[in-house]
Parts: sequence; structure tokens; C-alpha cells
Amino acid sequence: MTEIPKSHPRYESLMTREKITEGVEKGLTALQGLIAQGRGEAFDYLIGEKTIESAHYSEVAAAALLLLAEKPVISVNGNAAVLAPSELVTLSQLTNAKLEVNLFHRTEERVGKIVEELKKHGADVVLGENAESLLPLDHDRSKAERDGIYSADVIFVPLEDGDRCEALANMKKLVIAVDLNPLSRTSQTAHISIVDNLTRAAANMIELIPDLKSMTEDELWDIIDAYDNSMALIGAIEEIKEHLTQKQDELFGPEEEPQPDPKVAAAMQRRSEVASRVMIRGGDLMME
Ligand code: PTJ
Repeated sequence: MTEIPKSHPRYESLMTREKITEGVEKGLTALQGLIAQGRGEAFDYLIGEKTIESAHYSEVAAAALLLLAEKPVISVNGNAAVLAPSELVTLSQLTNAKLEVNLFHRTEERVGKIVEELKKHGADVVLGENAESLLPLDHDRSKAERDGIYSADVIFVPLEDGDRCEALANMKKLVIAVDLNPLSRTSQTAHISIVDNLTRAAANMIELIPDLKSMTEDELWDIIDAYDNSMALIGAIEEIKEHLTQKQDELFGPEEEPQPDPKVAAAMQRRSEVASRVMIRGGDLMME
């Protein structure tokens, strides 16, 4: 692992990059996971590398839905397994959700390694090794465990592929996605789309759970009923726009107020001169 000084302004981001690289070296993360990470980093930069307001809104709803679910499952892929293994195990314990390794670029060897990795981080049972072709997708992407993802009512899918997210939603499951790209098909098809880095989203949800657990079921359902995923996604896009404008202002100074066309300005000047002449003449007439 490359030594990154804590003082580096991009310490967090570089450490995350190191985790993914190490994940590839250990055979936990797919090589394609590096590309996914790069894409995620670019979007994280656009939201300011922080949990934006709309993501917080989605994280509250996501944590509430996991608590309300009867058969929740947390799906873990090669990126999630190295970015937030402890957090995903803790989240599963706090919400009684099963953990299932579910890979896009599936190899049985990698499934086994991720199962072991999650167990090293405290998981008792991790599903995934007895997956069957149960999802309406081609090839290995159709694989899921009968007692896990296949029979789940709520599925938490960090960094999911768009096709699979859509397939799960079509199977009438409630899907919670974590994806830094608010325009991705995953974000567009999930029921709750969290536009945040998985490293922050999982930690935030863990922090929210004690408060949510003190609420009644009706109060939790109120949170879900009031939740609007389009609002969350529009909010994320608006926050990206605002952040870009703020960066532009910082780097190049605020945009100048648009100047009126000189011809229009001259006409307005003439009109105001005429108006003041009329007012003076009106005053004179009143005096006469
Ligand atoms: O381990 P496997 O075989 O299941 O493969 C996992 C990857 C992630 C390689 C696979 O599912 C894949 O190719 O995903 P995509 O289609 O590249 O989509 C990944 C999405 O996750 C992109 O929209 C990224 O912006 C987003 N993303 C990447 N890193 C993060 C992220 N979102 C949240 N947190 C991140 N750290």
C-alpha cells in the first residue's frame, strides 16, 4: 500500500483508491471495479466529497425501510466488500438483514473470498455460495440465493449494475441503491437512491438507526410515505449545479451581472430624460 500523508488535501479519496487497488490484488475486487471507482470519484468531486442534503434525506428513508422490512438483504459486491466491510456487517446486525455476496463479474473463487472477508469483519452467516439462476437476467448475473435476494422484500444494493437493479425492481422488491451518479440507470430505477459515497452512506445510516429504532412503526411508515425519490435525485443534480457555480466563482470570480444592450440603455436614458422633463413641465403648469 502506498504511504499517504494524513496532511494530503485529498487523503480520504486517495486512501479509498488504495483500498480498491488492494482489493484487486487480494482477488476480492474485479479489475472493472477500478473503473467503477474512478467514475464514482468523479461524481464525488462534483458533489463536494460530502454528504449532500438530498443524500441525507434518502439515507433516513433507507434506514427506516430496512428496519421495517420483513426480509431485508444487503447485497455485497467486490467494491463494497473492500470499501465498507465493517459498516455493512454492522448495518446487517442492526437491521437483521442478511448479507449476500452478489457479483456482476462472477467467479466462485471471488464469491468465496468475499464471504471470508465479511466473516473476518464479524459476520456470522454470509450467503452467496449457493446461488441459483433465479433472476430474469442472462448468464451469471441471474444468480441469487433462494433464501436471500430471491425472497427478499427490501434489498440494499451499493454500486449495483443498472440491469440488475431494474430486474429486482420488476420483481416487486423495494430497492435501495447507493450510487454517486444521480443519472445512472440504477439511480433512476431504485426506489430509494442514495447519491453519496458508500463509505459515508453506510456510516451515516448506522448513526441514524438508534434514533429511528426509538420511533413507532407508524412513524417509520410516515417517513417512507413522505419520501419522494424524484425529489432526492433532482435535489442531488441541483446541488451539483450549485457546487459547480460556487467553484467557478472561487476560481474565476463571480459572474458579472449581465449588461443591457447599449441601444436599449440609450433608449431607456432618453425615456427617463423625457419623463423628468414632463414632470418639470407639469410642476411649472401647476404653479402658473
Ligand atoms: O464485484 P462485481 O463483479 O459485482 O463488480 C462491481 C462493479 C462495481 C465493478 C460493477 O457492478 C460495475 O461495473 O458497476 P458500474 O456499472 O461501473 O457502476 C458502478 C456505479 O457505482 C457508477 O455509477 C459509479 O458512479 C458508482 N460508484 C463508484 N464508486 C462508488 C459509487 N457509488 C457510491 N460510492 C462509491 N464509492
